[in-house]
Amino acid sequence: MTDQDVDWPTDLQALRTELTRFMMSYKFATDEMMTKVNILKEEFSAIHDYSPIEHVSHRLKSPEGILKKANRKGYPLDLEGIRENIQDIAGIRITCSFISDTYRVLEMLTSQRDITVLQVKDYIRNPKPNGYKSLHLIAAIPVFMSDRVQPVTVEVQIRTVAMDFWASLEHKIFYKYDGAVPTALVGELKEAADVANRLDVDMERLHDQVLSLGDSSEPEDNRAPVAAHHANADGMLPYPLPRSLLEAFLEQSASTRAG
Ligand code: 0O2
Repeated sequence: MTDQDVDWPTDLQALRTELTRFMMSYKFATDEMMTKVNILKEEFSAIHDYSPIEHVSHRLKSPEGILKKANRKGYPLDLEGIRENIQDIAGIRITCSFISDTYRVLEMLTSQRDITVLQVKDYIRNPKPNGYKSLHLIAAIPVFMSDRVQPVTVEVQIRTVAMDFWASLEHKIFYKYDGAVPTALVGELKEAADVANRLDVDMERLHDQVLSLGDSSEPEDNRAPVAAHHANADGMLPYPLPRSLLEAFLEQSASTRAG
C-alpha cells in the first residue's frame, strides 16, 4: 500500500484489490497458455524438421477496454458478469506457415487434459463475409493460486502468416474509418483475402511436394550435423550432443542390455 492509498475509502480499496486479483488471474492464464504453446514450438523445432508454429504473441485487455466492451455489449458491470461474458480478456495469437498446421496446433492444444474447450470458431472453413480467416479457440485453463484454483478463459487465435498479414491491415483500415470502410475498399480487401488464400494453398502444395521428395534429395553437404539439426528457435540447445557422446551412449546401453 502506498501513502496515497491511506486516504482511499475502504470500498475503493476493496474494489482495487478485487480488480487486481481479477486481472492477475488473466495474466497467469496467459502465462500458462504461452508456456503450453512455447513447449510445442520448442519441441517441434528441436525434434522435427520444422515447427508448425511460426510465431506466438499475447495481449491482455486493459481494465478500460474491458469496461468499454461490457458497456458496448450491455453486459452486467460486476466482475462475475464480466468473467462470464467477455471471453477475450486474455488473448493469444499463434501464426503458422500452412493451413494444415493451424488445425494441427488446434488439435494439440484442445487434446491437452487441463484445457477445457468452451468454443471453437472455424473462420478458415467458414470465413467472415469480409474475407477474415482464422481459427478461434475459447478455452478455460486452471490457474492455481495460494487459496484456490480458478478456471480462467483465454481466447486463442490461430492463423497462417498470410491470414495474419491480411487481418492486421484490415484491422488498421477498420479503425481508421471508424468501422465505416468505403465500399470500394471493402471489395479490394475481399480480393486481397482471396489472393492470400491462393498463396496459402499454393505454398502448402509446394511444401508437400518438397516433403514427398524425401531427405535423399538433399545434397549431402547441406545436411545439418546432428547438433545443428537439433537447434531450437533461439539457436542451439543449451547442451551439446556431439556424435562421440551419442556413440558412447549407444555402445554402453547395448552392452548393458547384453550383459
Ligand atoms: P481486438 O482488438 O483484436 O481484440 P466478441 O466481439 O469478441 O464478443 P465475436 O465478434 O463473435 O464476439 O468474436 P469473434 O468473431 O470471435 O472475434 C473476436 C476477435 O477476432 C476480434 O476481437 C478480432 O481480434 C478478431 N476478428 C474477428 N473478426 C475480425 C475481422 O473481421 N477482422 C479482423 N482484423 N479481426 C477480426 P476484437 O475485440 O474485435 O478486436
